Amino acid sequence: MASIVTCIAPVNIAVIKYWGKRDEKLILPLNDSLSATLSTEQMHAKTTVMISPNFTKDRIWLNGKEESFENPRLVACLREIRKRATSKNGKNCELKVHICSENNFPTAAGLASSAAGYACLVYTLGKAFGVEGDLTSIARQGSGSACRSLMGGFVRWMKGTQNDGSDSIAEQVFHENHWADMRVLILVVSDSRKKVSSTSGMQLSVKTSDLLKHRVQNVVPQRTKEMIQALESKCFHTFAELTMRDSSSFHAVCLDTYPPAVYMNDVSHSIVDFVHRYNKLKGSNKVAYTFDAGPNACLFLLEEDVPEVVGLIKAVFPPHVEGKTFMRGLPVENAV
Ligand code: 2P0
Repeated sequence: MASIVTCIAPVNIAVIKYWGKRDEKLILPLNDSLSATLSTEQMHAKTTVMISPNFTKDRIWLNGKEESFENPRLVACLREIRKRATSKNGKNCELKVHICSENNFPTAAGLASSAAGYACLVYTLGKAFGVEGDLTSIARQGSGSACRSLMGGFVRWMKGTQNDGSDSIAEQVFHENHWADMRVLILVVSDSRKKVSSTSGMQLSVKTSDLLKHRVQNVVPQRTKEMIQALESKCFHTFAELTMRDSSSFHAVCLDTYPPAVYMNDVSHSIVDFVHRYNKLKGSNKVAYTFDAGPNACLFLLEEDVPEVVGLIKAVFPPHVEGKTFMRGLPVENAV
């Protein structure tokens, strides 16, 4: 008998960034990272999995287009799910699958599309094959940051110490209701595909950047502790400073890479400038920016500050850049 399952998984935004692997195949990171998972209502991946004895091969469609099933990361995720299903059900789970997945936001523009995509894929496959328990170590093998999208709230992905990756898992640090008035604005500076993928950018950083070694050993461990304290006490001022510093530290590593990986553009830098001016005017940090491997900005702020900040952004950055600038407030409706 055929079975069909559909699930939705949200995007996550790292406030302590993951950049660099110690194992390329198992996707084991050099440092811990910490992120906020956004609400599923807006930016998300949606995946449908169908298993049927009538299917003769595994097939996948991404955003409506059939893709090859030869991608080793996809193969690894499905293999791990089948392995778990076999040991749980005591029988072989070799029935073929058809997978349809789509994102409702730009793919590969530095907007964590692979994180939502692989989290959703692994979760949906897990449901379809009746797999229980931790799925983060499987999602991680699709895309590192995907393991953080399997839970809501603030999530920490531990680098782990084992060579087999068994302790490199993600855990929820704070529940989604912990800081209920926290909001995120996504400023889409460009929705075109990034020039250097995260995977190859970080490989090059590991090979060539001395600053990455310093970041991994001396910066991230202490900053992660401070970040957790700031989240626990809901001190927005400190949370914002740590978030902005970590974004800049990550982009400094990208520039220290040879040849440099340049992700931010002039508009991104103007947004940085805008945020610092606004915070100075207010006498404390009211807004925090963070940039991933692309020019788009994620701004964290509290709900009470959303109307003023959105008003100013609309005035300072009118939606005309590349004819496609738009802005999404999560989960604030009036920011859209
Ligand atoms: C993060 N990024 O922590 C960091 C910040 C981009 C900048 O995780 O090679 O797509 O698939 O493990 O997960 C993007 O890296 O890379 C990422 P792979 P992934 O969100």
